[in-house]
Amino acid sequence: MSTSDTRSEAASGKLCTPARMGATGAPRWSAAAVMALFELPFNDLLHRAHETHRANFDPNSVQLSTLVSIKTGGCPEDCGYCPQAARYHTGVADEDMLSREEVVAAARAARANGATRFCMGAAWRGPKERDLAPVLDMIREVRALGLETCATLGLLREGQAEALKAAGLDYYNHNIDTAPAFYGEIITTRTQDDRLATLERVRRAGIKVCCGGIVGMGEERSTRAALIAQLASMNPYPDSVPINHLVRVPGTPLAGTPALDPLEFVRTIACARIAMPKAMVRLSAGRQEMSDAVQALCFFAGANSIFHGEKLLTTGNPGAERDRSLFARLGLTTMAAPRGAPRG
Ligand code: SAM
Ligand code: DTB
Ligand code: SF4
Repeated sequence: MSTSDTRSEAASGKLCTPARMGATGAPRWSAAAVMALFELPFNDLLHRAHETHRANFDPNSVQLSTLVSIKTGGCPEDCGYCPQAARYHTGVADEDMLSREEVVAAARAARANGATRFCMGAAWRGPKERDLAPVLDMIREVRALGLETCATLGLLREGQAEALKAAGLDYYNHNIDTAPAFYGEIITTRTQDDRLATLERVRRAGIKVCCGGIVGMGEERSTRAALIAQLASMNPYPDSVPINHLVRVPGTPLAGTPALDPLEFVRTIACARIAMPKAMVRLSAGRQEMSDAVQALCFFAGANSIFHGEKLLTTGNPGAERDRSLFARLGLTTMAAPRGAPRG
């Protein structure tokens, strides 16, 4: 079949369909089917993604999450992208955990700025038992403010997901980061299977799964397609899917990675939307370096959640004023908190 035949078949939807049905009847995606989406002409891909988006969500409404790093730096892992790994010289210091009061103050400020979800991140391989108790207190207090709670603390051991759930955790973020074939080039200190075991614990405990990855790490398009296919084939697929654009932090092994074509990033968002029609697709790290026009294309392609606030964990994020002005120019509104009016 010639490329143009493949393209016209793909555009008409014959190729770009889920490969098989999962046990519950949910469609599963093969890497080849997602690759066929990536290969569509840009307008065909965005048209299909936007139609999918519109069929499942208000296309003009975006959810705001705010991140706070409750334990910064000094991480023993070797994730090649990460400024918080102790072994890289990035200028990020190994700090003590924030106090409960500091976290609650940050959550109040996030709520005042319109965030409906508050995500607490820690630079750990996983929480030690003595670390978990203060985090559980933070979760209880943040939830009492009427915010949805999210935590990203690394690998969880047996029983820890249940403790987080009992404290009121709504979401746990744990990314698979990239497709299995490329994973070993980026991280060696924990496997993808370790991550999948944590995701399974989270799901079994009844916590919603937030799981995505990073693009722009020098991977091929086929790797991006395999990442989206792997996420979409989880049964069920994640409730929330953060798509991070690598933030190239000096001192990390990936600092010198050539820049990804911004339109390829938009394609990745579009493929995530088509393959996971009902997930919240979060335009995550990398927004500060992205033009407003590229962000607008991402929202058109199906992104409906962002991290809002001056900072991600250790790197910068567009300020509140830049987001406010972009939302005004695009006629976007922010999604209301799912549990109604904030308390506290
Ligand atoms: N330590 C925990 C873990 O790894 O699960 C939680 C925090 S970790 C910083 C959360 C995620 O942030 C990573 O899985 C990765 O996807 C993303 N991330 C970290 N550094 C990044 C960077 N420089 N650019 C883009 N995304 C990044
Ligand atoms: C996710 O997927 N992206 C966020 C959140 N989950 C925890 C983190 C991005 C971190 C970017 C690098 C930093 O600020 O340190
Ligand atoms: Fe540690 Fe998480 Fe950074 Fe990996 S991504 S080095 S586990 S903080």
